[in-house]
Amino acid sequence: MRTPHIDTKGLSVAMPFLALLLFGGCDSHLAPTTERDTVQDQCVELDACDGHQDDTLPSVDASDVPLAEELPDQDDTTPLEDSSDVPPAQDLTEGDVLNTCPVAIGGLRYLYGAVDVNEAPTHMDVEFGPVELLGGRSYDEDGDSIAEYRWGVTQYPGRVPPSIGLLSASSGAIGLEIYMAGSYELELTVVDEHGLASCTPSRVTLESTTTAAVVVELTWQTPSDPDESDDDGNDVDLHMLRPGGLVWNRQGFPMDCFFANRSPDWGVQGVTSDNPWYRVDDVDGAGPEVITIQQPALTTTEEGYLIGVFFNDPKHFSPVFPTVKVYSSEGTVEIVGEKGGVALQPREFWIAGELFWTENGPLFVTSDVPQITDGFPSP
Ligand SMILES: [Ca+2]
Ligand SMILES: [Ca+2]
Ligand SMILES: [Ca+2]
Ligand SMILES: [Ca+2]
Repeated sequence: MRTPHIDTKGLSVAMPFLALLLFGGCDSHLAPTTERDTVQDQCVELDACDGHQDDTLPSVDASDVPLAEELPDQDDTTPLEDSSDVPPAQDLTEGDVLNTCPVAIGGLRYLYGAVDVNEAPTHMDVEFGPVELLGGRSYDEDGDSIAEYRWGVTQYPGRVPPSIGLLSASSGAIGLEIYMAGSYELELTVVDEHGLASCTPSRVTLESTTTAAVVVELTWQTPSDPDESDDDGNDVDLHMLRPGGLVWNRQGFPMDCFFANRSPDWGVQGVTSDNPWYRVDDVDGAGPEVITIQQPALTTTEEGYLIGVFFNDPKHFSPVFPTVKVYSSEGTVEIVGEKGGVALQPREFWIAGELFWTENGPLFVTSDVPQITDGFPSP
């Protein structure tokens, strides 16, 4: 348990309350709340817009929102804990300056969907894609302006939380990219112009899925990276070679689907539902990288889709330990197969397995002996 304290930063604010406590006999609460300590992980701090954000379209004035790179680390500021040591404003008597804590109200907007809502929902079922985080309906009863909006990811699928940042430079939308199936929970804390934080965070939840018949997901672990959720990490790449394909990693050549060849026309020419779609490239550690096929063309039992992993960035930490998961998500998620347990050095390439899609359904075949080459294999 944390020892209650009042630091110097909060002292000037706290003094009137202490005086009241000592001489006025108000019912004060000096014990720190631990509730706000749950705002952690991927906290970002957003400078306030002039006045309030507007939840309706368009939501944020880009000029008021700093670029994601400019957002300070959570560690740089700790006013949330400081403010918890300040007695609640309701303890003040008549004549004193009343400062009530602001009320946080979070909301969600799925940027790939046609959303036209005046009140952003606090829960959404979403397909893979970007989700904007809205806080513009937050308010302060005493009329103070909201000076900061802080979002934290408190629940997420996978090992490493998704990053919150700038989704669109033109709109200034802040949010996160969702490319893993599962449950997400986020919390919004707002801070008023006097540095007083909301007494209770606002929670929003997401349930993420996709309807694609094939989802290939790459994640990777880097034990030597002290923080896998920051933006200093390894770039590893997911590759998928069409049945019968021979040439890896060539831009504009339709055999390999990867970050430079995101949606080649496979299967029936001109039909898009049987094409692979490289959904997201991760360049700073952990992943995920995801390729989906809505409805793959049938393969033979001899030649399937080869799934490859390349450790692209030798600048940082090594080795990496990649994991490839293949699942089918036509309504419910069904795991087809998963393979990991190999270490990759910089510029090494690993064939994680081969995905067959026959009349009998999907099958992910892997090898007990890792197929690792120095660079991409030649045809
Ligand atoms: Ca206030
Ligand atoms: Ca890192
Ligand atoms: Ca990558
Ligand atoms: Ca096609």
